[in-house]
Amino acid sequence: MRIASLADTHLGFAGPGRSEGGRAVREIDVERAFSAALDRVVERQPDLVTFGGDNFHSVVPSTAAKIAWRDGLQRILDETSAHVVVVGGNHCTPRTSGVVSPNMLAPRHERMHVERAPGGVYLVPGAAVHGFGCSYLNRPGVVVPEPVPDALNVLLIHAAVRSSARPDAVSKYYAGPDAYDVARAQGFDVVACGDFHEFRLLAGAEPETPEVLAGWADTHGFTGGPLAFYSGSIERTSSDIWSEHAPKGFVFVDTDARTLEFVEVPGRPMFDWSGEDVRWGHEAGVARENGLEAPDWSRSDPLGCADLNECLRVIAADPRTGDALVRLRVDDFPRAERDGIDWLLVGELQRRCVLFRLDIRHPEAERVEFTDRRERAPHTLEGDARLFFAEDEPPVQRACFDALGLAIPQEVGA
Ligand SMILES: [Mn+2]
Repeated sequence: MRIASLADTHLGFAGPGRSEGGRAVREIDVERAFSAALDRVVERQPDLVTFGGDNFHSVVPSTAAKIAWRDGLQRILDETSAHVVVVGGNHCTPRTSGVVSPNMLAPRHERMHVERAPGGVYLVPGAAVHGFGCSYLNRPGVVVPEPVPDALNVLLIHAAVRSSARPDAVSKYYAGPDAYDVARAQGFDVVACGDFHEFRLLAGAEPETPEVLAGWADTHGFTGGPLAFYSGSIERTSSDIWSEHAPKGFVFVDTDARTLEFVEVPGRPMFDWSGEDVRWGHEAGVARENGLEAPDWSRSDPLGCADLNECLRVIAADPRTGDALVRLRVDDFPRAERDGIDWLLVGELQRRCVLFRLDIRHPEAERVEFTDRRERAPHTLEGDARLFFAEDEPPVQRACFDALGLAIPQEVGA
């Protein structure tokens, strides 16, 4: 059986970034990536296509995102003979009963299966797909049903999972020790996961085949046991896109050939540079090639505004940064030099790039004490209470406080 497994398509993700013709460029990017992914799905003529949740970025996505979803799924139905199974993710699953998930806009078709409740089993020719969307699997008391006999059993999950087979595949802080262990999915052949935005092999395949190491293929051979993976997102759509360096795409599994292929999908180029990268990296060389004088980069102390402005000019002259996602991060930038930054050039870069972010961090500021506290006694509960009751006339409350209230702060040492 041939399975194309997509996840975290985040249709409707819109920013941050520039707009064009009234639409966020990044939203169009996600739709383009979706379409490019489907080109590669159709090319491979799978028997089964799975969508592992966060198919939309929100439960109320734009109309354009809804159309992209409906038309994309219709294309799979029209141009392949595959069955399609969709589960929800935390982004596309409503939290109130009055809202319907946009996943439900999938075309009505006998080969189209959209999760209505977690734990559903979708029987398709040759396989049983068990759907557990929206982190449902990690909730207490949830038990994965028995695999269906004489079928290829696929577990389709949207959750932070862990793998005892490859505990370092994702950070140990990502999924806790109580998370579902995909390496122990007894009786399941394929465990396709959504939620983590980068492709990760979790179990059942050799991560470093000679082809992968040689850099000319991304095909992994099965090693036995449940084959588990995160497909990753198809574009940079997390809250910190600068941490998403790995290629984007989806997973294609051939259970007869016993191979797993990571199919890359091209996306918007991203450059995340420090001041040092621009000063010392080959970006400086690119600047020289583009006719910019190489500035005096011989000093290694923190960048001042003259250096920073030079970095901005290098970035603006680099042909790769046009229409790209670019961040320049400068640590320990002297606060006093902020006004010397060429903000006009920053604005120019913001128009040149789809997204340009100047991320400046100042040195740890000295603590500033605005009042002289040397003469002031420290606050205590007792002191405040004595002040409060001092003008009590007749002194009934004060007497009560002296007799009863004072015992309490004294006991707790307040
Ligand atoms: Mn996601």
